[in-house]
Amino acid sequence: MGVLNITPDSFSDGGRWLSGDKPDLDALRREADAMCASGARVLDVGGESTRPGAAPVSEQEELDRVLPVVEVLSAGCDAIVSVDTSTPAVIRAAADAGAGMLNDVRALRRDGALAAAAQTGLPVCLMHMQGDPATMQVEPSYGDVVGEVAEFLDQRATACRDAGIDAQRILLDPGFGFGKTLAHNMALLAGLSRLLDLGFPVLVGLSRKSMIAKLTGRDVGERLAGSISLALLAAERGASLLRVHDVAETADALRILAALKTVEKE
Ligand code: 7PJ
Repeated sequence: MGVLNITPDSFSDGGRWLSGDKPDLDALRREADAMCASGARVLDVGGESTRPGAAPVSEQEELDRVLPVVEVLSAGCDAIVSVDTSTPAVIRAAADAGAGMLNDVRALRRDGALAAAAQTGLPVCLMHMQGDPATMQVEPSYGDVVGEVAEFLDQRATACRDAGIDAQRILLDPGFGFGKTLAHNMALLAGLSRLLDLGFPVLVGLSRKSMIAKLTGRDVGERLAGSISLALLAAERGASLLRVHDVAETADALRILAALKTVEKE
C-alpha cells in the first residue's frame, strides 16, 4: 500500500502533492503510476494529517483534498484506491467516486462512520489509537499493550460485523506510533501473532515513523533502511499489507523474502 497524503502538514510528505490548496492531480497521477509499476496493489489517499498535534481539518476541506484524487486515481489505475478518513461524509463521497477500501485510524468510532462504511460495502481497515492525535504521544500508558490493542481491535471488528460489514472485508492494524512509546511499538511488532490470532488480515504502517528515529537517530528523509527493515520484519511475522512511502524499495525486500519462503516450504 503506497501512501499519498494530500495535506499541507503530514510528517513526511506534507505539502508535496498540493499546489496552493488544491491537489496537484498531474503529479499525483505520475506518482501513483510509479507506485503501481513498482508493485503497489493499494494506494492510500489521506486528507487529514494525524501527526501528533496536527491541526483539525474541516469536512469540506477534507472532501476538497481527497475526492478529486480518488476520482483521478480510481479511473486510470490498477490499484485499489483506499481512503484514509474518519469522516462519514468523506466515506460516502469517496465510495461514490470509486474508492475500493476505507482506512480509519479511529476504527470507525466517529458518529455515523460505522453506518456509512457498512453502506458502502467496501473493505475497512480498523486501526488502534490510544487517545486522539492532539495528545496521544503525551505519556501513552498500557498494562499489557498487545492484549489491550488486541481486545480493542476485536471489539471494533465485532461492532463492524454487527453493523453488517462482512468479516471477509475487515483488516486490523495495531497503529504503530498512535499513542505508543518505542517500547509499546516494539512489543506490538514482537507480538504481532497475537493480533493475527483474531482471524483477520493485519495491515501495518511503520514507514518513516519516529520509532525509527528513536532506534537510529535518523531524520525523516533518512529512514529508508529503517523503514524497509521494519516492513520486512512485519511481513515475516505475518502482516498482509504494508503501508509504505517507498514502494519500489519495499517491494524489492518483499521479493527476497518471498524467494526465501519458497525455499523453506520445499
Ligand atoms: C497509519 C495510517 C498507520 C493505518 C497513518 C503516516 C501517519 N493508517 N495512517 N496505519 N499511519 N491504517 O503517514 O505514517 O499506521 S498517518
